[in-house]
Amino acid sequence: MGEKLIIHHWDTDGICSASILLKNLNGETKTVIPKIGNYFLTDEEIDRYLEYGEIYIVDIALPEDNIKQLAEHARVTIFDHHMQEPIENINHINPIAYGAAQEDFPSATWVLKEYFNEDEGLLVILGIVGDNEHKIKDNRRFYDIVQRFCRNYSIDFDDLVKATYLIDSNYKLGKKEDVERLPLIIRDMNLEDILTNREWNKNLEILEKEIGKIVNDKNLGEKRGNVIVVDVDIPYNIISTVTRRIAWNTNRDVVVVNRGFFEDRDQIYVRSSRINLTNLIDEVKRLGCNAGGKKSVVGIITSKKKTDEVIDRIVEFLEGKRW
Ligand SMILES: [Mn+2]
Repeated sequence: MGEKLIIHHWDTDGICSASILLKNLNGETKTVIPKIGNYFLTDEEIDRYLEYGEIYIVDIALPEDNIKQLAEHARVTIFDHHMQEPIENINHINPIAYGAAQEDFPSATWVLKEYFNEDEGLLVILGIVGDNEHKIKDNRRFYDIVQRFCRNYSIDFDDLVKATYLIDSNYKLGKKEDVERLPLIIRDMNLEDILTNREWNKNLEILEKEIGKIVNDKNLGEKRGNVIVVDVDIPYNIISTVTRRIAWNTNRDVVVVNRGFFEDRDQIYVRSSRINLTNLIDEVKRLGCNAGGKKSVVGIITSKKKTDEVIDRIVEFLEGKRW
């Protein structure tokens, strides 16, 4: 007992947030992620984590019953900016759960920056750029912050975006252990180190090829009313990137299904710039899915036998039908 554990999201924001937290904690701290693609912990994982006295959950909205199980044995603290109900009896540092606007917390790194009074350093900025990419330009306050950082360090905005792609290449190729080592490693890296990392650049080449194949395949998307539904079967975890690219290319609401990442379940990802998806999360949870997200994006994991039903419901939701 007494040892510390950080459970963090596998993307750039999650890694950089864990890294900032690591810097602010004393003593030995282990960093782990759930099985990539799982927005929950398995019973096996929970069993393994029962030995820790202090657990931090960073940039990932795990199900409430997971958190309560952990809290029976450990002091649990959450740092997050995803939508979640406030959770009692744990240290829940998530301004969004308490009513703050999503625009004011574009990354979990920003939540940690505020909490620990950190500078607007590379890790904080990478979290913001990782979660928002070029869309951060629509957020006046934070685009100013990012631009100021770029000016101060003579950095190109596009290089920041590239750096987040390189970091994210690890989880997209399913390299769980590499991701878990990153919070410790990235602390000592500057932007140049990230941009010139050989292995990550190789990762990115592989991924770009796969993503390009899907995004540029005009025959893949099926139009259902105003919604584009794309159905793929691939072993990579690139569903959020693919959804984002298609949405930005087409300016439409997009639903992407990947039937190839998990053996036993399917991934669904939804992105809308017109409709608040908050209620969709609860609706698909009621259908028995695992789901989480923000106002504009929702990630869903469903059993294979329910996939088609869930897609139908999502399309209905996006078309304005409520149940
Ligand atoms: Mn985030």
